[in-house]
Amino acid sequence: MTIFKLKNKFKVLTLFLITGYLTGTMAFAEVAKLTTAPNVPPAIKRSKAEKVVVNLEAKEYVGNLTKDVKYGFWSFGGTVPGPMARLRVGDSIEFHLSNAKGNTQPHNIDIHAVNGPGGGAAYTTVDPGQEKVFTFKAKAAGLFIYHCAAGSIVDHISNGMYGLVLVEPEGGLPSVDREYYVMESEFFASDPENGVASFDIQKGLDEHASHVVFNGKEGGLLGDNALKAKVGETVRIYFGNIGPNSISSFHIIGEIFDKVYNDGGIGGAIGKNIQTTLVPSAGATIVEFKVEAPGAYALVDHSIYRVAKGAIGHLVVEGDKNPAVIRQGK
Ligand SMILES: [Cu+2]
Repeated sequence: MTIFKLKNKFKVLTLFLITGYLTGTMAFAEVAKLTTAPNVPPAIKRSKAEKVVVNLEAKEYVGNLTKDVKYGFWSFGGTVPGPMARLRVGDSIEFHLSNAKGNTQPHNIDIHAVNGPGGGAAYTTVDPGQEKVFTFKAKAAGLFIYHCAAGSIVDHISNGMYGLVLVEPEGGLPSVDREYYVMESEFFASDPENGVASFDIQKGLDEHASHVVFNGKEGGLLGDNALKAKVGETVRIYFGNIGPNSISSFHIIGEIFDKVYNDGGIGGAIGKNIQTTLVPSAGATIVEFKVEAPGAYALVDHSIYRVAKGAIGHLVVEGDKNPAVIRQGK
């Protein structure tokens, strides 16, 4: 072999090594696709854990709590509840929290899927117009709440700063026909000032919610906002309850949950044939069921006086009647 050929071989080897090094160190980071309730991000197809970037912005805005009541919300992503993220166990998450310019408050994020100080809050308190980043490993599969924990916490949670993150197990969850994201929350609205209500701390301390709603407002799951399915389909609901005070007695009138992933943990006990499931303050659950007959099914907090405060939504099921399962008369 000539010296020339040896040199060439050395060059190829060097190039190969450099490329390999860069490929190994350059992060193949995917950016998480976030969805607004009641939509759920698509199931994760990859079979390996990855580095995933999540971008979220704290945003304060005025919106409708009911048809007639405007409220000064604090939020993640400009919606209440905040967007849903879908990750995989073992993923390394590079979490970017920005705080919109023009906001009045510092904000941060406590993600219940995190092991470590403040669930990330210790690393993310960020002033308006700034961004903070922290990285965590998703070690446990389940459905988790995230919320702001800045300041006294209570006003940040009561004003709307929360959402859900799903950490899928290896191999994912069984496939279903429909998936929805529903979140229950209490509000403690003051009398409006200049037409806009805000957080009344005395109502919070007294644990007297003025409103109890699904997906951020009265009617958040009614009319055009109702969930939909067809007879014979399987439905999975990712359900979170922020409280901030009360436990939810989550029930769907006319349905039985075929499966309940207890307290939102995946890989542990699964409840079967459950009518009503308790969801603690800042807790979550995953329920699955098959819809057997057409009609409107009401989602409620079966602490039933809360329906009068807004805790009702609809799942509208279309399709052929199913007299073998239910019919009028004999
Ligand atoms: Cu906040």
